Amino acid sequence: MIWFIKIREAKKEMTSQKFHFIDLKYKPRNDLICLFKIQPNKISMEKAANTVALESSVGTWTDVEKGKEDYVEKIKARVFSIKGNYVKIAYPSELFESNNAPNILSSIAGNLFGMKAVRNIRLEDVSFPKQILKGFRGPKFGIEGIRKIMKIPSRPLIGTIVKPKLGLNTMHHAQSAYESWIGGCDIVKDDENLSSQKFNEFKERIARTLEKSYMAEEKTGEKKGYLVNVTAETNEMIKRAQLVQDLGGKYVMIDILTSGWAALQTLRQANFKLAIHAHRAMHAAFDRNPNHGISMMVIADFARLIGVDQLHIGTGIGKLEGSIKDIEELEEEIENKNIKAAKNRLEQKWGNIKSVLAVSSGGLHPGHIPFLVKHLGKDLVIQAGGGIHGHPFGTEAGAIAMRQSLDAVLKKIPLKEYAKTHVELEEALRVWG
Ligand code: CAP
Ligand code: MG
Repeated sequence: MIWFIKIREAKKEMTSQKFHFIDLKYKPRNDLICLFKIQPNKISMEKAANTVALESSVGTWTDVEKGKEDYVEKIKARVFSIKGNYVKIAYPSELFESNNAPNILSSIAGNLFGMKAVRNIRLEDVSFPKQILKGFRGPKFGIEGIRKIMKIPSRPLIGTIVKPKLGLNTMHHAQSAYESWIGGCDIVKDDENLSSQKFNEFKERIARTLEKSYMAEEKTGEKKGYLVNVTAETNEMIKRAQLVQDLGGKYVMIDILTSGWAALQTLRQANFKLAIHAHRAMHAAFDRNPNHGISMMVIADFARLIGVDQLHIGTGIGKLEGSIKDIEELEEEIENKNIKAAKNRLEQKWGNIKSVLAVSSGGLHPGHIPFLVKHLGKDLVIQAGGGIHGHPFGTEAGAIAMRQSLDAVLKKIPLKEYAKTHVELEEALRVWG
């Protein structure tokens, strides 16, 4: 009989501990909040949510001896909302080292993606409390700072990526950049996979290309930016950024995901007088599956928190996946000061963290500019690689056509109309529509 009572008591205790990490009355304060979309794997949503919260904070698959101490209990994660597949979890700030992005992600976006308890799980959004915002610098320049550097008070910036993306020698690379600038591009960037290959070594390339940018500034009377890709092993990356600064550059560019969050923090904390352009190569490995992985919103949030000045967010019309609605939401997330909650969004007050300038890129040409400005406004960098260098009259004409298209949009003249008196635009529309 005693034996039976003992088993019954043990079972009771197990059920009472089962959803130990769920507290639907909990009101988050200084907590980091995560919004997850969860598809449980043959268990209830409560159990799946509980498992996510424990695995991503103080728990593991079974109770451990010291796991019930009061001071541990106090900082556990709490599931405080379950609506359909959407689950909100609050993580007390004390769970994290306050200025360490990889550390935060190792908890909230770590083991949980591989747990058998979930068939699919997607981290849709995060919201940082003041305590965590304080640990990071955010953008050094942001939208206003970039507009000052470039002396472009209100219009969108026009940019290009030197193409072909790999293979060009240094001389042709610098020449292509020059033609783009004098044609009307404000910025020219290296492609994401160009670093210091034998055919186009870093030092030589930046010296030659920056020189051309100064020549183009003299010729056009406009400011010209060269976005130098410094993506490399971190010590080397810092040396390269230093060189860009020493040679009078305005920008560096980094592939934030292939380099990693620690590398981005290192670059930001080095505090160069250089704007940081963030390329997001590899993002679709995390965000393309709508049910599993990490959304671009979360990637954008961390990029803003750490402090990039410009970030690729997609186009809604070019060659790469992404609906315009998603891209509009991303732009709000990186440019607005306060973000309102929605079904798939969390509230965020960015406090002193500056706004990041959105970059639209990928399969763009002059014919796309009316759509982009209509949906994404003027605080935007519009970049075209193939859509400039593939112009039948050459790179300079391609850049001219982009600026003509932008002029037409700003003057509210239909492109077809404007093209009648602007031959480069006319030709671009003829080939690409
Ligand atoms: C664009 C691009 C950019 C993509 C990145 C490319 O070239 O240089 O890397 O825009 O995508 O390599 O594809 P094109 P996203 O203009 O010739 O297409 O901005 O979506 O991150
Ligand atoms: Mg590219």
